Amino acid sequence: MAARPKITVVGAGNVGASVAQYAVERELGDVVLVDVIEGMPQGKALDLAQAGPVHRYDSTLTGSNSYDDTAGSDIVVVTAGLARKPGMTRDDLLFKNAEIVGGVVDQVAARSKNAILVLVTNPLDAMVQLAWKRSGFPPERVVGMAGILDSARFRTFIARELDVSVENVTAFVLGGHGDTMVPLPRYSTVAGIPITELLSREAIDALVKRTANGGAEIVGLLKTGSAYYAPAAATVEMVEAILRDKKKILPCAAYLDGQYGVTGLYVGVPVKLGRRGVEQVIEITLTAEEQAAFQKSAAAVRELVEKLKL
Ligand code: TXD
Repeated sequence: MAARPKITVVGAGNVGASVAQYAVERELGDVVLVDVIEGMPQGKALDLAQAGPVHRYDSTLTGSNSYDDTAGSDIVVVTAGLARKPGMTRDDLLFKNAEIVGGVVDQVAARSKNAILVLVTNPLDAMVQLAWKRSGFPPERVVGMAGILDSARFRTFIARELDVSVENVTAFVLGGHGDTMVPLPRYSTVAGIPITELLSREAIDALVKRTANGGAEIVGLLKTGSAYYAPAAATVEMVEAILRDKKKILPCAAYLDGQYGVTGLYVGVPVKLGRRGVEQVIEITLTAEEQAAFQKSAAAVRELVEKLKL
């Protein structure tokens, strides 16, 4: 066995390169960056390797255009695909990214049969369902990143509103990534105190609205692409929880087999992430209103997945 875990990141664009950076800065393992653009992953990998002496990491970085370099990976992060431009919804990316992600998954699954796949490409919930089907992997080894990002955005806005440390703020979100995500204010806390005790309903609604629109807000500012620092940080939290077997409870897109009344579908729920991947789906009791919002979100995900005819 290799001395350090092997982490493959497919798509060396904005999110992929930042995932590689954060992963080596934490010395989570050796990183292989793959992209279709010739020279680009090689250049970024070399550049990041040269930051190692300054930032003090020994992880090796390899850039490649060939999947042969990914063989035997412990974890494969898939960020390959198109990102949103102003005016586009995540769903506009569906067919193009399905083609890209399907091809990527075929290549990586054939060479890393025991890997855990972490999907990032949008529309996230549909892409993770596709990756699960195409890989033939058990559902616990295919998982999607979205909820950590959505809750990190919510936490940022709560901390700013109350002028407290982000470290004191936890937030709970359920459902698909995007407009139908379901934040749960009564489980979102500041130093253990539910925000429903600290903020008015109107103030919470405004923060929730800004969170659900959080991706579009950044796309509107950047104009040439979408957010990547926070998405990469959220992805690396998952990589760390898995490789270090932390058994951390995190909101992720996970396969539901009856939990929350949903069967056969990937949707965002709290899970326990460890070395075996999704080790448990955590089921909490929802109010009637929350349950209705969750069902609506799951229905929106299912509608998109059905368009793919998997
Ligand atoms: O919350 C979330 N899940 C997300 C998702 C948060 C942020 C970004 N999210 C999505 O990730 C976004 O909507 C995109 O679908 C992906 C990647 O976003 P990124 O901002 O990194 O896009 P870039 O910079 O365009 O990078 C994509 C790279 C680019 O270098 C392409 O050349 C490459 O993907 N690409 C491929 N690599 C390998 N193989 C194939 N077939 C391929 N096609 C494109």
